[in-house]
Amino acid sequence: MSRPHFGLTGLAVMGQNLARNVAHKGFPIAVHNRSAEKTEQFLKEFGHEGDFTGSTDIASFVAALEAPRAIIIMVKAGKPVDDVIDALKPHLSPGDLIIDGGNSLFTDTERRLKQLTAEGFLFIGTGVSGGEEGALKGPSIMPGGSVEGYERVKDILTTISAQVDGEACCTYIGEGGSGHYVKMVHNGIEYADMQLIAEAYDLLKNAAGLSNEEIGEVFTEWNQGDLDSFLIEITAQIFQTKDPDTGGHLVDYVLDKAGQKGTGKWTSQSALDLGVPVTGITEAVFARFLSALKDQRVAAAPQLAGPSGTYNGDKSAFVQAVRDALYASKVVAYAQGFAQMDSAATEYGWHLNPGEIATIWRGGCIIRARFLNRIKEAYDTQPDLQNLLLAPYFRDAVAQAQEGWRTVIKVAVECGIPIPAFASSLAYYDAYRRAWLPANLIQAQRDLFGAHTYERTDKEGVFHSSWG
Ligand code: NBP
Repeated sequence: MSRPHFGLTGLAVMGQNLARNVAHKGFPIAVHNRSAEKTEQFLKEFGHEGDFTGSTDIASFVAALEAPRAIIIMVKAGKPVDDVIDALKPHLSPGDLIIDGGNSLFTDTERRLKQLTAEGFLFIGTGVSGGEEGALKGPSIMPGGSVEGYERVKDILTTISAQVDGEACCTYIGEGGSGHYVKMVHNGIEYADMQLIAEAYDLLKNAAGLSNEEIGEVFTEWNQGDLDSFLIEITAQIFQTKDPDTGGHLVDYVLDKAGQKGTGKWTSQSALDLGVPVTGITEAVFARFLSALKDQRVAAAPQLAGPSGTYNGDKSAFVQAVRDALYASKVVAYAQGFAQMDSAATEYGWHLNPGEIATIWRGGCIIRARFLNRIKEAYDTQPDLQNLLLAPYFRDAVAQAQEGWRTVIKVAVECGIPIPAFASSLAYYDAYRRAWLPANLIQAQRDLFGAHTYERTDKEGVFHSSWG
């Protein structure tokens, strides 16, 4: 029997499920993990599911593969990826392909690509989205780096990825670290989307006074329309889940401190480096930080004054307004995310195709949503679209939603309910649609105290004045 060309090292949840997915699709695969017990356990549990060759040491793992080899690494991002590459290299031959399928920082991917290319290897940094279930049943895959390497594994990657309307949720993203960059922005949008849904929940619960059952019904209904998405669907499921110990709703027993692994923060950090206003994602990251200050919040609660009223108007109209606020803010989050990818492409010399990116996010990944078809259409119609808000479909949808959006923000302020993502998204929209902003005053102040100079509206040139 011929040896496999494709191998996977790193048999934690993602690696195990990705390896099983590859095997289920009929591709032979060699598997390995640093701790040998995990490989042995994996083969015992899943070995019957496909054509696996297991190895407990790295030399036999590489030897089990036919050259040219393709090895996907599914380990913790950061130093572990460098450790694995260092361990693999002495056993590899020139022309072998290494794929990093973890959530690596794109600058690490750029560094590894340069180094490995110089050493005669091929390298791909790829985002894999969809959590453990996606890895098993079909994730969204975002490979960047070596085109030659991608061509070699294209058949496997496109076959194991999610499929939507007959199209694979996997495409070559672009040069350098762009695959991991796009995955990072995907995660950033996921942060914004989750924060917006959480703010909608707070408003429905505390302003409108809906019960958990009613909130679950609202999310179920929203999932039938334009908001149809994985995150809205699982939110509806959460409100239907009871705690087996107490019989109450499980969500009420979950401590209100949000965790994070860092990809949202990376997205904001990169946006700051690039000078792109990515307010929704950044507010979502800050909201998680603020939620983590639980002890301080508990201590401050009885001390700090503020309103805590409820909404006394028509409840069903308010629920519709919250839906509109959620939809419009979500459009802003995507508009900002796509604008960030566009700036990064310019800065780093990547050739990204936003329509293709929207296409491969339609299935497998956490932000999969009906709405992505519209984004794809917007970029297909106008590939050089500067901002998604200017695409006719989204321009009209936001125009229609904005009355409700503004109402919800007013109600939230009156009731003292924090809505950082809703409010910052509206502020972005209002700033972006204004030809004039008060930045003239900022420039005047900068010129007054620091002679930083300014440009004029009526003539060309750079000016400095003696103010006052
Ligand atoms: P983890 O991120 O928990 O990593 C565990 C794996 O890394 C184990 O196989 C472990 O080997 C290996 N490892 C470590 Br830790 N240090 C190592 C080293 N120095 N040398 C060799 N191997 C090392 O696994 P995961 O949750 O399956 O995620 C894998 C990647 O996929 C990560 O980058 C993650 O961010 C990304 N990702 C995860 C999800 C998700 O839902 N979990 C979703 C999308 C992407 P050991 O068994 O010997 O300790």
